[in-house]
Amino acid sequence: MKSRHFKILLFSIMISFSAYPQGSAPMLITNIPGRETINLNGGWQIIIDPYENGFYNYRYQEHDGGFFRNAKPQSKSDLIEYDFDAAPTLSVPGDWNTQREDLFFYEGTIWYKKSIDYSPKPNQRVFVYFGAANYHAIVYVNGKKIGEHTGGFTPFNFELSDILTEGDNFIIVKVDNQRYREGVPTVNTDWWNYGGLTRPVHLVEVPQTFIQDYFIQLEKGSQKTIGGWVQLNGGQQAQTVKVHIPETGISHTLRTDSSGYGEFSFSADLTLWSPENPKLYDVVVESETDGIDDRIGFRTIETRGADILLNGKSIFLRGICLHEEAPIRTGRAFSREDAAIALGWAKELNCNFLRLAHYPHNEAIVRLADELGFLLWSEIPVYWTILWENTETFDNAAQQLRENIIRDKNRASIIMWSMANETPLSNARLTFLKKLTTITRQMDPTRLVTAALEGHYIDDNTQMIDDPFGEFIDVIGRNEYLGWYDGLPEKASIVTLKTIYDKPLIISEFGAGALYNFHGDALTRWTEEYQESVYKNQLEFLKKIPTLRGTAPWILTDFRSPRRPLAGIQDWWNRKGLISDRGEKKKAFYVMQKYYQEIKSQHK
Ligand code: GCB
Repeated sequence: MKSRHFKILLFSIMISFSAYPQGSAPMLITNIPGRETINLNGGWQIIIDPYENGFYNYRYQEHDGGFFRNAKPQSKSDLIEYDFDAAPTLSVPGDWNTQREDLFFYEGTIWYKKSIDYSPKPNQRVFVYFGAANYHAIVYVNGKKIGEHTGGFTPFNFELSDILTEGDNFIIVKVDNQRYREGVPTVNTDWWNYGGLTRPVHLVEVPQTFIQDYFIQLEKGSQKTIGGWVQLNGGQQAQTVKVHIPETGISHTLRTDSSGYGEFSFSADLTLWSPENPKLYDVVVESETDGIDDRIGFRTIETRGADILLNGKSIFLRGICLHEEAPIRTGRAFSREDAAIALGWAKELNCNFLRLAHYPHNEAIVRLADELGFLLWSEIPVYWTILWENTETFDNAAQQLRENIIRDKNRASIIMWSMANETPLSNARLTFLKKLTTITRQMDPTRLVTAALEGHYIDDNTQMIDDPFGEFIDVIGRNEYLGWYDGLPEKASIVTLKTIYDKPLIISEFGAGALYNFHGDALTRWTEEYQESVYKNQLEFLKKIPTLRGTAPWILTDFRSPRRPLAGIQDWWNRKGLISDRGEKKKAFYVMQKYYQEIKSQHK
């Protein structure tokens, strides 16, 4: 009896949860492009500090006289062994590895400093917002620690309203890209550990009580009902808020409660967003004290059996994987221009879908995908051999997941959140991933959940996907390397794949390495011909998978990886790109382009 009461109580607590689990979500401001901002990009003075001398004293204790003080000699006899004003600069946004040759392999601390000439405005609050800093950042303003953040691919902000003063101020950030066994990702990854303030930095000015965040999407399964919530931040929590879509004439009013939170649901007759017609509406959220504009597309995404339904219609995801590697110039991509090149190539390949691997990419590419009509898979770096039993590791992964969802949940392009990539089976791993799935569904009930899983052979020619995590996700991602790590190219035309799940399956990776313009026969590794043969044989394999609803070969372009030292071929590049690091298309590009053209015509 007691346990029954407990279950009822637990259930009622669960249903009273809003879509936004308060308390556990970081205080993150969304839609930075839609706000008043002061750009802090450009040159920042830097001090390279491999021994963290600016943080620890000679007894290896944190000390008060660290570089964050930005101390200056007061007399000619004063001893101060650093000077930001005389130091070189690095560009922000930007990784440090590709800005200076001596930082190419650098993993450790660099101190960044920027002077800010600021005029506080009456009745305004001000925050500093970082698009991302890899991997751990400690932020100091005017010599005082403001906060810290862990995780290299998601945004964070700190309030500076009581800290910035009229005139000169300075901000110093200790950025450390050391890898940690308990980190997310952990020490072993197949991509470059680009360090630094890799994405834009802004001051964000908002009213005393401002619209911190909102969720405005079609409700799950409905093409005519927009639902969501608004979250205010500040002293005047209970307000009347209007959600306004001028083009449709809709203006819906709601009240926020004493915690600044208010939900809404209203009907709307909309042109739905799709890759063929990526229609975005101007959406205005207006409270009594603040107002913000966004551009939002409305679409539904669901599964039925093995089908993925976009706006109620079955689709096939003609995809490609992408690292956040800047096309041609190399280094971390961060801008709309970088995104435009990658998405341009994806269009040429006849794609309607991208897997943004293996971590949340910058906001610019997600917004451009909204405009150009790409569907996206967004992922957190729960990659390979994460420490499943470590609670700090879990909290870190969960925080990165929350930050990713908070930033991107109003983007129509994102149709699925991915929990993990190629993670080895164990009970601890299953518990970890299930918990991430629960958080995802609580925060965003409108999108699909996926993960890139592994399979195993049940006989010489039959692969099986029966990973128990498959039960908890909507779309099964499967990475396989038939013809590359698994046999020679022809093997793909012999092997078949089985799965116990009647769910949509995406081959979320397949591929082979080739050095652009290196030619030979189709059995010579690293030639374009070998890669082409892997792709041709793959197409035979794909035809035989009844639940296949998409493919995302590995990968659009060659990308830097410290695991790839083969001189003359790799030279620290993973060569599985369909396009080289210099933008040259390899033969396999055209195999995929033709395949996608055929699928496109069949689905018309
Ligand atoms: C994989 C990983 C990806 C690697 C790729 C490779 O399975 O998911 O991160 O880069 O294989 O090239 O080996």
